[in-house]
Amino acid sequence: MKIIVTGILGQDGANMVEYLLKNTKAKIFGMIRRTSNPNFVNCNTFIKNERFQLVYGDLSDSISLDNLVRDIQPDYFINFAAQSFVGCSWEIPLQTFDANATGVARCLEAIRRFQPKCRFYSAGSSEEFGDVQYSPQDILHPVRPRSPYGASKAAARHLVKVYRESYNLYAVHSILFNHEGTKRGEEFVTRKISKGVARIHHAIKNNKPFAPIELGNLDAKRDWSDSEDFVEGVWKIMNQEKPKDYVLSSNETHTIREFINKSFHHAGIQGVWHGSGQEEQMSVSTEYAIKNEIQSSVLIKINPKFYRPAEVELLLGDSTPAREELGWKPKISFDNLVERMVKYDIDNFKI
Ligand code: G4F
Repeated sequence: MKIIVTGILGQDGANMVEYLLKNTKAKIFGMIRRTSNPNFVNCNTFIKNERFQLVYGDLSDSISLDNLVRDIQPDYFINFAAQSFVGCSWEIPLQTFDANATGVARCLEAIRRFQPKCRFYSAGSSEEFGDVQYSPQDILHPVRPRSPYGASKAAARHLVKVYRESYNLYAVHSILFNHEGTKRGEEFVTRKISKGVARIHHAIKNNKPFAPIELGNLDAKRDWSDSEDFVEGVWKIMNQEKPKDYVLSSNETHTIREFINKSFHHAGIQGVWHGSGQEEQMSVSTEYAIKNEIQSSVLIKINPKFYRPAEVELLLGDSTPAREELGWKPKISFDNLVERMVKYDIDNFKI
């Protein structure tokens, strides 16, 4: 069995490769695009595995995708490569659309032309639901994106359906609600918080001053799971009798503020909220400040530069069909996820 996985330098691609090496006997071809300084930090566990091979390719280059599919003749093609940062998609809308939508069309074309038996997975996003009409959101929720990123993922979803129905491909585009972990990029809010909390924890421990973590909208609600649970769900979705799209989610929603509260709690730091709107802040409690002889007091402050031109205020998934039909369910709770991220960042903190 041969499997192409894209996006292996990122969280999901790397977790997918780890899962496949552990749970299948397949040879894995991990696609990377040429960049000056690729960061292999998420690939340490498998880069030297004899069943793993790095290959060059690019979602913006159809020749590279055609060649890979023609030469490898994969049984599965799992696409986690993307411009995945919603916040940046207003600044680079065309690159976002090219990678996330046209790139999926290029993958589908390569499969249609050179290996139509290959099963294709496209990573969909709850951002496609946008300004939601009802909660919880299931696979039938209307597509109402609020960002160039959400629009690009919605376009990919339509392309997958068209190719599946036109050419009888096993192609799926399943909706992934937010999913995090210790391989998460630092631009995403959860890792920004866990890394910031780790930095403050070490400053307090060493009796040094610290700068607050600066964030945008704290009222947004997200349905967070661990990426390691999701890659298992993706593999199950790819191995059904017939292709069908599913939602993967925790079925719980929490504000950014709740993520912050839990993060400081797991670091043993007592904070209190005060102020409102752009003046809202979290500071160390008076009792904690006196006890620990703290040199700075503000833990969190608002910086409007992190507000988005349009926000998805609420995401709450309904993954009942995936649980009932695939026998999948997330093993890592919201509390475990926050604890794992904060503890990992405290233990691995480097100045
Ligand atoms: O962590 P985020 O950047 O993730 P977002 O936008 O929800 O997107 C993630 O989940 C999607 C699935 O729903 C994926 F498709 C996508 O690829 C990505 O993995 O932001 C989460 C929330 C937003 O409401 C944002 O406005 O956090 C809010 N936020 C507040 N302050 C911040 C910040 N987000 C970031 N990145 N940085 C901040 O300082």
